[in-house]
Amino acid sequence: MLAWGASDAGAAGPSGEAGKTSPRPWPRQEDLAGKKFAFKLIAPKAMKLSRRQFVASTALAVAGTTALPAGRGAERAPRTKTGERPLIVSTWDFGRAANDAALQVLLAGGTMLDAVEQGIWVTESAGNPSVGLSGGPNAAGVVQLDACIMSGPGHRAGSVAALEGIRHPISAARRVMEKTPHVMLVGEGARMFALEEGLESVDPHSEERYEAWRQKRAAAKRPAPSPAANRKNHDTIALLVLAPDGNLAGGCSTSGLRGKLPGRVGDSPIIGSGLYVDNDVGAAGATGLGENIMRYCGSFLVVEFMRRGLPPDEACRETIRRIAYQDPKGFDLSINFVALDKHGRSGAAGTGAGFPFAVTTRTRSLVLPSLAVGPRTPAAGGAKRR
Ligand code: SD4
Repeated sequence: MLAWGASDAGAAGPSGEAGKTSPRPWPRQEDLAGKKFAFKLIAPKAMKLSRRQFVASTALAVAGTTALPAGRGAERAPRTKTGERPLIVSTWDFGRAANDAALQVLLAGGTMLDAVEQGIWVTESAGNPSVGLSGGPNAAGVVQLDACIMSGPGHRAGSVAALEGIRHPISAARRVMEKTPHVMLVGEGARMFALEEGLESVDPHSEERYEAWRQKRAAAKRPAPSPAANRKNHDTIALLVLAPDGNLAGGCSTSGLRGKLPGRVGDSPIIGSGLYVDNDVGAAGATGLGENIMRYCGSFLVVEFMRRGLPPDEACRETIRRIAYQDPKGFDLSINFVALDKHGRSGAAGTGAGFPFAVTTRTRSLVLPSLAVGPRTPAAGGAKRR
């Protein structure tokens, strides 16, 4: 039986030479031949909590609505209570306000897609420097927005990219999903579609005024094109919902990397990269340097790890380790994932110091530290046979 965390000493990996220690001794395809997978498929009934998980979840339940310090991540971050519905999870500390809005939508009888859309509206309207029209401009000085939405039932998705001048790109993405036979619209086509749908634009009545706004933004101080990702230039919201009826949905919205080349699209609107929902298993979303997420279908990978039985935090961590194993940059990736599963568990992990994420249920709304994943963090609990 191959343990996923077991050292494959001396094996050559894509990011390490034979005999050298790679960030993650990830098994290669040939290593797996004839071996059984260490993870069980998720059983339809709720999984039992270990004593440690139970203690952590009880502590959180007792914490009520008090936010925990959201600074550095931890190798063992607290886990939230299993099984509560609805459950809403999102990236960063500002996600809590979005979660709270999403919860109100659900409590008022709204659908889970309404909850995703209206929750994300909060961040898109909040003057966030990386989400919505207040977001960071590209190298030409223009704000180009990316967003997507996904619904578990029917495995439906909609997405917009490099969208200019539309107040709520998440609404454009939802309309692509619900009103077109397509999944993704980009650039001017996406903008025209959003305007035809009556979505609020910079100036819904005047193309000239939109052009003036565009020129003004372009004339403003232009950021130097830089692929560097830090807290200042990436703050995407990915928001995931486990609805009261057990269905799943999620959305993601961003202005992308500040100073990006015009037309550059990141992971956020790409289904499987910035967001993925599988109604049988769970949902995942990403924030960070898109180029390091979209080359690995990061959110899809998180969901696949959950399918094999990992809890959400470990699924996020294993995804980062897997990417770091394969990527020439190792753990120097600036990537973060948030996830929830069908059983009502949630978690997150990020490179470096990790990142804060927000978890909301009927009884509490918390900002928690994610797991922090780096070369020195120990093998995942998921490496053990389960
Ligand atoms: C991107 N992933 O465009 C986005 C940026 C981001 O938090 O996540 N910011 O690469």
